Amino acid sequence: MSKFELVSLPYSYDALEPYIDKQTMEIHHTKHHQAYVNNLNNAVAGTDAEGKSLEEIFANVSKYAPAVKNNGGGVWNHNLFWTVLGPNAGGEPKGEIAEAINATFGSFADFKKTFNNAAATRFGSGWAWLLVSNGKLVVTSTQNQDNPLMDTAEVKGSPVLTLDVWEHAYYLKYQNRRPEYIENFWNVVNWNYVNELYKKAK
Ligand code: MN3
Repeated sequence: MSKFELVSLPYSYDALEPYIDKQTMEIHHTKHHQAYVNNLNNAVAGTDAEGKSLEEIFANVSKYAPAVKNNGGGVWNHNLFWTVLGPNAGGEPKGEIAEAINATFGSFADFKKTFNNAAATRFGSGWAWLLVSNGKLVVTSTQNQDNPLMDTAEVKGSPVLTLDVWEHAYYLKYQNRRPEYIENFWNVVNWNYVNELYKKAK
C-alpha cells in the first residue's frame, strides 16, 4: 500500500528570508511536517482510510479517528502552504484572482484587512484561509489542523490561499508578535499559483 510522503519544498529553506527565516522553514518542514506524515501513516495503517486520498478522507473525516483528521490536515495544509509561498513574490495579485478579490472585498487592501483579522484572531493554533465556497471567495479560519475540505468545517470549499498561524510557524523570529508575521507574509505570497488555484476552484 502506498504511503504518504513528505513533499519537497519548491525553493530553498532560506528563499523566504527575511520574512520567514531559514531555521523556521527547515524545522517546520523537516520536523513538524515530517511528523504529520509519519503519524498519518501510522494512524491509517490497517484502517479503511488506508489507500484513500486525503481529499477522500476529509469528505468523511468525522467518521475517522482524531489522529487521522489531525495528521491528515497537518500533511495537506502544509503541502498547500509551501506552494502558495515563494521567493520574489508578494505584491498585488494579478489576473482573475485580483478581479475576484476586488469584486468581493472592494479592494486588495480591504481583503488583506479581513484576512489579517482572521489570522490574528484565531485563538491558539490554526490556519487562515481564502477559499472558493459555492462559487464565491470567502475568508475563514480553522482551529488546529482542520481545513475547509473537511465535512466538519463550518465554512466548506476549495482553499486558494492559506497561512499557518501555529506558533511553530513564526515563534523563532517573531516570538509573540503574530501580527508582524502576518504582515510580512504578504511579501512572500505566490500570487501566480494562487491565481491558478482560483481558476480551478471557481
Ligand atoms: Mn505548521
